[in-house]
Amino acid sequence: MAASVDNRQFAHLESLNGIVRPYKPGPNHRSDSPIRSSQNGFAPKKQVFLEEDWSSDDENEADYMEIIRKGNSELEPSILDPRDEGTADNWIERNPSMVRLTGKHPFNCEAPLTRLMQHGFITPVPLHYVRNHGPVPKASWVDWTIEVTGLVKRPARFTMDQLMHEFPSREFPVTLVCAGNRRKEQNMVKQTIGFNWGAAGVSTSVWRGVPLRHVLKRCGIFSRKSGALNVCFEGAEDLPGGGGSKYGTSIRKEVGMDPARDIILAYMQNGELLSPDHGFPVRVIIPGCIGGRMVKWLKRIIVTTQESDNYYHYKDNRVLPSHVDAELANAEAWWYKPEYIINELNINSVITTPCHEEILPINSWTAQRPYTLRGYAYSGGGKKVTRVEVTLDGGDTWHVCTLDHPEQPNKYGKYWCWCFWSLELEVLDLLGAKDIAVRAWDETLNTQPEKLIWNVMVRASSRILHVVFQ
Ligand SMILES: Nc1nc2c(c(=O)[nH]1)N[C@H]1C(S)=C(S)[C@@H](COP(=O)(O)O)O[C@H]1N2
Ligand SMILES: [Mo]
Repeated sequence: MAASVDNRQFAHLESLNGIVRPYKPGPNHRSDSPIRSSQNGFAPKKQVFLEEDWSSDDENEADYMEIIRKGNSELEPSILDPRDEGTADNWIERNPSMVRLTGKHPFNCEAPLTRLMQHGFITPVPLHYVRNHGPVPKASWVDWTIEVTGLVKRPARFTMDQLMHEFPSREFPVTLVCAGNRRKEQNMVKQTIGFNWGAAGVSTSVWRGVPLRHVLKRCGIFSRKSGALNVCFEGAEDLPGGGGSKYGTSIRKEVGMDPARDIILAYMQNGELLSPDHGFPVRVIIPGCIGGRMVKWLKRIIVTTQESDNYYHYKDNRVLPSHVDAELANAEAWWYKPEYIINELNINSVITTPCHEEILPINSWTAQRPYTLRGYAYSGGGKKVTRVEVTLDGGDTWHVCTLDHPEQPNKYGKYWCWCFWSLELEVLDLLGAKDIAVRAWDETLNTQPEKLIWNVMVRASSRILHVVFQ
């Protein structure tokens, strides 16, 4: 298989008369952006698109710049954190309030839940959760290429400038969730092989990038009959897992090519080039899926017949039956049973107000006051969360909450972001309750299990969340 291809094959693009969509720059570009030197920031070149009428991609993309700017203005500056001293990440500026979940290194963190909620729909980049399996690669915009290889007629290597200028782009908000979100609750039942995520392993940004299917079409992806069944992604880091493997995973080809799924190779987050922790200069975004499929620092796309053979594709992001512990999983090769992979997110809802250890003074004045319970909810695969309910009496009766979906669905009716729920009560109503619990429903009537279903990796916790009063 050709590992690289002469870029001359794209030289003719500039002269052809395609559809031109000017790039709309946002105001917050990183000052160290390597492509900033051009007069007005980004994209002085025109974009030339071939092969397909891209105009069908045009959707009314909402402008979130105002919200992003406001969110950023409320942040303290990111710093070179003393906790990163002596690690391979000692060059990365990070927000000091992030809660570190795996000690010093690698960097795995979530924002304090109340802070995450204060910002609401769009999470500022420095507060976006981070899941790194190893050191962050030091990347340069001008030197980076992604290689597209395997079952394609025209294997190619694209520079970042090519990705940005020779393809159409899409920009829209997507909620990312680590499949380990809320794992701490499962670890409290019985230790799993994963670390303690709280309920803030979830964040939402506005991502801009090239639709994956355009890149694959440009390279002439083979048909299913010719064996093209999977699209594998590979990152840049050398990781300990599997004896020095890269981070990699795969999706089915038809998923990758499905226009309804909005899969992009993203090079911007909240109007700026990606930050090092989130995959600079380019990463995969697969809306509605677990974060683990969205490879950061993307180096290679390989079209194959088999699924990815990467260590992390098999040994991570699976939900095995409860009786399978780590030993049995290895002994009986449960990791390789295809039915236990998780791709789309499962439904989830969380109570964020009252927050942990909140004190609610109860007296004759406050007892008459309204009190608003709040939280977030999401589902997977583009399914809309249609109902969130709260019980104050152990599940005998359920109050239907008010829902706020700040995003517009895409033209296929898919929802890629979290929504927010609220329920106004009186403090008096809370007095008689021993605990409150929340559950969400989506448009296919998925809801959350009453009891926690333990699994060895502790993936996909979605038990009804209880807040206990003491
Ligand atoms: N190259 C690479 N890609 C990666 C990972 C990684 O460690 N290396 N972690 C994955 C996991 S498990 C998650 S949840 C998301 C997290 O993305 P974020 O750090 O931008 O929030 O990235 C995914 N992509
Ligand atoms: Mo993850």
